[in-house]
Amino acid sequence: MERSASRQSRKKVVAVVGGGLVGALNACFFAKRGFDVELFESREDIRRAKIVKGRSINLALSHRGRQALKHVGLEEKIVAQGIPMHARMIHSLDGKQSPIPYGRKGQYILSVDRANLNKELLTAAETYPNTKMNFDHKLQDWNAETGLMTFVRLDGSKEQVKADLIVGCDGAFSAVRKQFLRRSRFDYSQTYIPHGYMELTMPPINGEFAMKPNYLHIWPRNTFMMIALPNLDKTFTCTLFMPFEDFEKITTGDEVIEFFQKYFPDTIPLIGADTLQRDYFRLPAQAMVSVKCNPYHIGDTCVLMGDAAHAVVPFYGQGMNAGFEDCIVFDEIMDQFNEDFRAVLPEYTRVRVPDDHAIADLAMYNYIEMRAHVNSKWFIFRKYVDNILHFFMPKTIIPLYTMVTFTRTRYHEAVKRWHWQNKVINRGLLLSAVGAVLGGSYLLIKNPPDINKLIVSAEKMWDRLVALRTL
Ligand code: FAD
Ligand code: EGU
Repeated sequence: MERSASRQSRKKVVAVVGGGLVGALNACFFAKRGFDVELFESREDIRRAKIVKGRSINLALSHRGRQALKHVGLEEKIVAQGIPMHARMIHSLDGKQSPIPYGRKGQYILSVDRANLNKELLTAAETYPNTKMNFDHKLQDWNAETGLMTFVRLDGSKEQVKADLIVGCDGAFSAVRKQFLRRSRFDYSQTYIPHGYMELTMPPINGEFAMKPNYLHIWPRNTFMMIALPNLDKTFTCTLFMPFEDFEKITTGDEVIEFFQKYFPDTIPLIGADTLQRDYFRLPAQAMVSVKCNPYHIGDTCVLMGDAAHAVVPFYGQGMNAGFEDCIVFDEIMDQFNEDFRAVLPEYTRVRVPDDHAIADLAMYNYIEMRAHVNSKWFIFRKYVDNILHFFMPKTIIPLYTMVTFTRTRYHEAVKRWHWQNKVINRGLLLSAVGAVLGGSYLLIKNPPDINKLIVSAEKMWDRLVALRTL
């Protein structure tokens, strides 16, 4: 059966494939412009579903994501349902907790519930009279020449739909992207990292949060890391990141407790030993993939956004934020080029690819950095240095995470600026070192020490060195 989605209207038909976070938001953006929007989502309507399977339970929403929500009038509503996190709380192995602020008072990120955010976005998209939601529609294939899409339903039936523009928001394993892969001069790379993640719930204690709620809790342990974000129901969702091979080494409840006793002892009484042993085996660890590609469009008929265009590893908390920012960037270009897809799509690729690639690289860089040598002491030290330098030179030195999290500085420009700042800092350090040597020499020449005293102390020094060697 063929159905033409193009109704008798002046406006073009935009098919948004994927009703996840970015797809649902994008439906709002296109509907606001007056397009006839058809959203296709493979799952059933999550607002009606009893069990929602899927990825992480909560996410960190920051400035870029909020700006995108603001464009469609949703910022206030979503922020009201989020929990502000003003600082990280670093948990050392000995149980000590150290807060490190994200910035000034107004600089905080929000912990938001993924399922709730998705529901709100779908409801918002639906309130436009020019949107139509099609759940239980899984894109099977589409034709890049004709723009004809084939969807399969749960009952096995197929449906063919045509649209003027196909917007691929169908996530990291995008079916829309498959047609790109068959084309010449399409760059594509995909990398699975050796780590997996597992989510564990920390219940409330006596009806209250088990830890301080307005923080992003972090347990940095080099190759192992755990992060916890607060939920409105006073639980925390803890996400354990660990190499798959280590996940597989733990096969019994006793081994789970032994492992947590060694690396995250403070969390055992909070999660509860029984819950921990049960939840650890409830679901296998999930994989994380990084995807980069270029271009993001085919002609004037198809464009990729969100994870479909750029899946990033979660070590900067930017995946959704970057996907939401994609929508703003596209919208701005639509204004510039009068909604002429032939001009808008190539411009979107030109502008957005360098930035999405930059955040993909940054997230991967941070993953490698954290795994290599970030324990709690190092993390605290590094963030302190960042904040102190920023305090004394607020115009010159802006921490990278600040530019990424609290501004809309283009990601690739944030990286460039970061390299420049590192040069300035290194020069500063080098200059101080040279200054110390020169200054010291000058003082020595001006006030030469008694040579005999020097020799004696040199002898002492030698004795000490010998003593050290024989220790
Ligand atoms: P998805 O959310 O994957 O949605 C894709 C949608 O398309 C789904 O609904 C799917 O059912 C549908 N679909 C798939 N295939 C088809 C098809 N063939 N036909 C029709 N529909 C289809 N980001 C942040 O900003 N902050 C964080 O703190 C953060 N933490 C994270 C923690 C973890 C552990 C992980 C894994 C990710 C995290 N992210 C975070 C990233 C974030 O989850 C993603 O970037 C975001 O979900 C991308 O949204 P999306 O709509 O592009 O894709
Ligand atoms: C990972 C998984 C702390 C949610 C990166 C910081 C993350 C989040 C950090 C997850 C870290 C790491 C930053 C934010 C955020 C930090 C950030 C990571 C939210 C550099 C639900 N990261 N995340 N950086 O600075 O900029 O606090 O699953 F541990 S929020 Cl890995 Cl700001």
